[in-house]
Parts: sequence; C-alpha cells; structure tokens
Amino acid sequence: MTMATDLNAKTIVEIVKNLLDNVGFEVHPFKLGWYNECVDKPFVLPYDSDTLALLVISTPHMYDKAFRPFICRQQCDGVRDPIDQCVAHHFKLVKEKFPDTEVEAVHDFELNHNRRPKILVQTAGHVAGAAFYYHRKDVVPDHWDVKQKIFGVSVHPKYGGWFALRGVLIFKAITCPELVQTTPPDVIPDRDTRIELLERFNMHWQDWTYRDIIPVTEKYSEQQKEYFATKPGERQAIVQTIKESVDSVTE
Ligand code: B12
Repeated sequence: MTMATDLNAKTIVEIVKNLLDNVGFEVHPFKLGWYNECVDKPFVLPYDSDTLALLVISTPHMYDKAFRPFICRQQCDGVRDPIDQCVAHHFKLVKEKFPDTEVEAVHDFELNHNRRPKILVQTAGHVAGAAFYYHRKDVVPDHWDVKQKIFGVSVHPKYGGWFALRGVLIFKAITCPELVQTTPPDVIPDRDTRIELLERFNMHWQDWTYRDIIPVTEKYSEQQKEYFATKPGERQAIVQTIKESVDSVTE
C-alpha cells in the first residue's frame, strides 16, 4: 500500500511500471495539458495541464503474460470482451496500490454520453512519446480525394503495428511540472511510405500488413493472431481452448 504523502510523479511511474512491465504492458507518462493542447474542445479532459497521466500499451507479450493467466484463473465473466476485462483487472490492481489518491482509469473502448470516445489513445500515445501517430496531414502535399476519409494510425518503434493502446490512468491530484516531453521516433519519415501505411490501414486493414510497415522485434504469436482475427462474439471457443490446455497440464 502506498500513502499519498509519499507520492510524487516519479515514484508513481516507477510503481506502475513495476506492476505492468512484467505482464506485457508498457507505461508512458505525460502531462494532460500536452494532450488537451492537441485535441478539439469536445475531447478536452477537465484537469489542470500539469496533471500526471500514464498511457498504457499492450505489447505482443501481454497475451501470454497477462491474458492467458487471467483466463486460467477463471477471472472472466463471459459477458464483456475477455481482453478488455483483463486490462480492466490490471488497471484495478494499479488503483489498489494507491488507496489514498484518486486514479481515474479511462479505457480505449469507453464512450461519453454523446457517444464520443472518452480518450483518444493515439493522440495520448504520440504526446507521451510512445508511438508516432501518422495522420493524413503528415502526408504533404495531400494524396487523396478531399471526400475520402483517411483514419490515422500509430506506429510503435519496436512493435510497428503489433500492439494496442489500451487506455490512460489519470492521477487526479498529482502534478508533474518537471516532466519533459519527448517526441516519439518518426520511424516513417518519407512521404511514400506514409501513404503506403495509411492505405494499408484504411483499405486493407484486415490483412494486417500495416502492422509490418517497419521491421519489428516481436509480433503476435499464432494463437494471439487467431484470437484477434476472430470476431469478438466468436472468441469464446479460443478462450475455452486456453482453459482446456491448462487443465490438461494440471490434471
Ligand atoms: C471509433 C474507432 C474506430 C472507428 C472509426 C475510426 C476512427 N479513427 O475514427 C472504426 C470502427 C471505423 C474503426 C476501425 C478500426 N480500428 Co479503431 N478505433 C476507434 C476508437 C475507439 C476511437 C477513434 C476515434 O473516434 N477518434 C476520433 C477522431 C476525431 O480522432 P482523430 O482522428 O485522431 O482526431 C484527433 C487528432 O487528430 C487530434 N490532433 C489534432 N492535431 C493533432 C496534432 C498531433 C501532433 C496529435 C498527436 C494529435 C492531434 O485531435 C483530433 C480530435 O480533436 C479508437 C480507440 C480510441 N479510444 O482512441 C480505435 C483505434 C483507433 N482503432 C484501432 C484499430 C486497430 C482499428 C481497426 C484496424 C480494427 C481493429 N480493431 O483491429 C480498424 C481500422 C480502420 C479501418 N480501416 O476501418 C486502433 C489503432 C491502433 C493504431 N496502431 O493506431 C485503436 C487506437 C484502438 C486501440 N485500442 O489500439 N475504429
């Protein structure tokens, strides 16, 4: 248990990294002001600009280190998406470490009452220096028809597109005026490859080639690929296979 009086941003980041690094997540601190300066008004979060926030990414290791153990511990209620539940479980463990300070966990899938996402995790990932967020406006001059909608995509320097941006933990009463912003590595500096990336993500996202736009150190295992390629409503069969494989080892 950690007392609020002992807390400063640096200690918090260390504690959360210790908790989450081992189970396949990455933690990147940022000031909420950096995020609020980028987004339009409806997405602005109502906190002081120096407020400490931590962006959480799931790496390719999360599936084996957090998800499979989570399933095997039977912690899944079978109602919500199992991966979302697993992430929520780990966010809850983080919150429990800080009983005397208010931590708001905002997940990538959460919507406001107006149906807008509560947090834009790609923007958060960029301002936190974790993964460069490539937008249409990063292609100069523009390449597509004005009527065409082009969604942006983040690229991680080590994992390319083989990761997910899971959410943000906001330490409401903790400020971090001393935190220095770092720019994420611009791993795709040339215009042609940026076009290729955005076209793969927008027009061919089902073939997952956008994930391999740069050489990567690690990618999803075959079972993990199969899991994410399966429609959410049909993933229970894989969840069952994970449970059975463990049961047969322990029997
Ligand atoms: C809604 C949604 C969708 C919708 C709409 C897509 C969209 N981008 O709007 C649909 C259903 C189409 C979709 C599809 C997919 N999605 Co989706 N989706 C989301 C979700 C939940 C919200 C995105 C959103 O509504 N953004 C709102 C718009 C307005 O935001 P924006 O375009 O970024 O604009 C902001 C920035 O430009 C910022 N800004 C302005 N100036 C500047 C300057 C700088 C420097 C910066 C950094 C920012 C910035 O301000 C703007 C807002 O005011 C996010 C998770 C999340 N909570 O963020 C996942 C997310 C974007 N999706 C993701 C993925 C992977 C997919 C799919 C491949 C399917 C899948 N899950 O496997 C497909 C691919 C897209 C396609 N070809 O269809 C990933 C992308 C990962 C990555 N590497 O970037 C995300 C981040 C989920 C995650 N947890 O990782 N998705």
